[in-house]
Amino acid sequence: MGRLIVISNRVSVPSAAGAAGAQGGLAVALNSALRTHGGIWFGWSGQETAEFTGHLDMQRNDGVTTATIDLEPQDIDEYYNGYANRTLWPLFHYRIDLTEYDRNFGEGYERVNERFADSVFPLIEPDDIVWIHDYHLLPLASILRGKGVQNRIGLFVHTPWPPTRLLASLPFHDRLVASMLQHDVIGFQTTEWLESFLHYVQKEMGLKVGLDNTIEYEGRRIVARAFPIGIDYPEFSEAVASPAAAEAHDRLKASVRGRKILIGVDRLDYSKGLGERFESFARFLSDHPERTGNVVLLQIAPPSRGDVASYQQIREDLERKTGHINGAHADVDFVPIRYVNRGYPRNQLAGFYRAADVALVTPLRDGMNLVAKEYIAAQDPEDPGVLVLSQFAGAALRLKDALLVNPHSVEQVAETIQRALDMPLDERRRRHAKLLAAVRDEDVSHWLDQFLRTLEDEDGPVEAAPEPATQPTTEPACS
Ligand code: GDG
Repeated sequence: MGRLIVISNRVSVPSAAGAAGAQGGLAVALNSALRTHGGIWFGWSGQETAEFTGHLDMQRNDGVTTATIDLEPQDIDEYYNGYANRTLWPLFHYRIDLTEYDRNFGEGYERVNERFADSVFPLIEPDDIVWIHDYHLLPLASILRGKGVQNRIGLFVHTPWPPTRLLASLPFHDRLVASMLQHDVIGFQTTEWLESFLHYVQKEMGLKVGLDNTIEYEGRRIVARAFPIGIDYPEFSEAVASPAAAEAHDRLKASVRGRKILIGVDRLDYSKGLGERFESFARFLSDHPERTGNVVLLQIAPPSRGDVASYQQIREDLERKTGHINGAHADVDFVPIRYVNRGYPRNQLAGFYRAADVALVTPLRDGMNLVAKEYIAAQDPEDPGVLVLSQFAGAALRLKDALLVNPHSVEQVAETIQRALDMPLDERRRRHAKLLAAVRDEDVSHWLDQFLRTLEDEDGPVEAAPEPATQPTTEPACS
């Protein structure tokens, strides 16, 4: 395989975060693939510049080359805070009520995708394979094709893919999806999102989908497949075994003085179902007064996307709910919800997971959800905690031995908390063993390997294949 060019909205520079244990499993895995294959990780630096110049900041850290560009304030407003996080993110999480359509957002999105294409184009060599990530960059491949890039290009969508009827509410949805069909491989987290995508191309675009999930479009053969992402199991096991994890574990345990611990760890995002989770916990406390005073919910929720109004709103809602629930159920020496608006280093997080008797992972909609997998990996197999998992997280498709819940049903989640706390040791062990096998087998290296092998191995574009029977005669649009 040639070099790997990874393109994503943001770039995780290895040495900046790695030493502190702050880098997530995905970044660690992509960096390790870049070290193996050679190549470049390209994206936005996160910085703004008064005027876009296309200047590339190239760095080499810990064996990985990164190339970043700065964006103008208007780009950040319209592309990142706008089309990506106020239009596509809510729509892809089925929140049509929060989805904002603004022509400027759409224009900013296209402009920034063009800026990405202009800047990365000179870095791409003929044998490189290009791997684009996520909803920020859906049209990028089509712009690169327009510049004559003929390399294999793959896309992985980290979010859910919405049902056709929801997607159809997006102005120019057809143009957006058509632009995606300039990839060679399109990956989704689960078969559910994959099926939604295939439904769209069949019903809205009238395209045929082959038995092997290939789509033929303008002379190109696109493979669409599910590649469930996982955690970096060896890396996370190391974090769990670290002294910092043990210290965090002991600190949390000591602070609750024998009480049971429920844990939630989520970016502060409305898709994560935090409000519903807090209400379910309040319901549990009201339904089980004998347990009040004996159970603590630790919710770690580092703020994210604070420039977007719906994120400010969720933050206010949660502060209000926490105050209300704590006011109703606290005592002089006890507060039921510890709501913490900050992030912790990964090693400490691993220790908190291990100390918790139950994890509440209850998103209303989630592409996969890695917190569920991290919690399982952090448990003591001899005395494991219980995972309560939303049926609407992609992770639920494989983690069937968790206690699956509908996060909208406050009653059901409250009852499930009770069940989790009362679960006998042998059942906990049995469930955990099966969950752990799934987390270990489908870890991030497996995901990476499957995606890259598919991107590398599949037959090339139809026009390059030897006389396929159904080969269209049209020229590929952008080659
Ligand atoms: C998107 C998709 C998909 C959280 N708090 C802290 C912290 N975290 C880390 C967790 C976990 C990661 O952030 C969150 O990953 P998720 O998968 O739960 O969710 P998203 O951020 O929404 O990610 C999602 C994922 O992409 C991958 O494809 O699974 O569906 O939405 O790793 O541990 N990390 C540290 N301190 C914290 O306080 N160090």
